[in-house]
Amino acid sequence: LTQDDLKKLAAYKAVEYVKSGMVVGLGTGSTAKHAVSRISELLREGKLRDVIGIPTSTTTHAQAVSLGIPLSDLDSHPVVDLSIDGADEVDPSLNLVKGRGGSLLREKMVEGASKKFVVIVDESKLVKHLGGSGLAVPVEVVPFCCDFTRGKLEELFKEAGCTAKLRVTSGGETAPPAVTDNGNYVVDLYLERDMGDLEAASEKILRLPGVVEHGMFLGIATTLIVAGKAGMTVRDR
Ligand code: DER
Repeated sequence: LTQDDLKKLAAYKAVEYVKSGMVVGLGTGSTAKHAVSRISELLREGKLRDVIGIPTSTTTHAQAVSLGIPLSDLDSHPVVDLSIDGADEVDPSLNLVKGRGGSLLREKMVEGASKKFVVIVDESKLVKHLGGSGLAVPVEVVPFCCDFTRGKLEELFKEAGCTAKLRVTSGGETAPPAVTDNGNYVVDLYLERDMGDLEAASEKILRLPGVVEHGMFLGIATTLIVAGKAGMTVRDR
């Protein structure tokens, strides 16, 4: 079983939660894309009807349009029945790091507005504590003086050995900043060790004036589906 096979297994399992008539948040990334295509398959087969998708990125919007899934937005549907999305990291309390694909703001808006949020991962995403995989927690920041904001973010967790880097498009350090669907930039926060009180860390980050949102999803996921080589596990919060 390849990693993509595992992602697909978790995604298909999550789509079992989708019922006809639901408003469904459509996640972003290589795992969520399997859930989106599975939903379109069941709609085509008539096994699902009257599902409305709320995409969490322009990429997912394009995929859903190409697959004929009827779409809407949070203005029309401020409460979403169910969202399905991947994650970059999952800790034992079902807290997540998301947004390494740059879609964290729209994901947090849609998934935060959902009655149920089913997270689908392959086992490689499980960590003891967030930031534990040595990868970054993405922070969406306004373009105005983004290096000032980057410096302030680094200052916040300096004693914890944290560094913060502006995410640039591929092509080396001198490449232009990567721009999100919302016209903002992303600062990657590299946390060297457990931040302990995640809520406190979240508040510290969000208080910075240039910060729009960060990629720690605390207390938002309601169900976790993990596909591993030894099989699949489903866990409710
Ligand atoms: O960028 C994102 O938020 C994605 O959902 C990410 O968290 C998971 O992407 P993957 O399924 O491609 O690993």
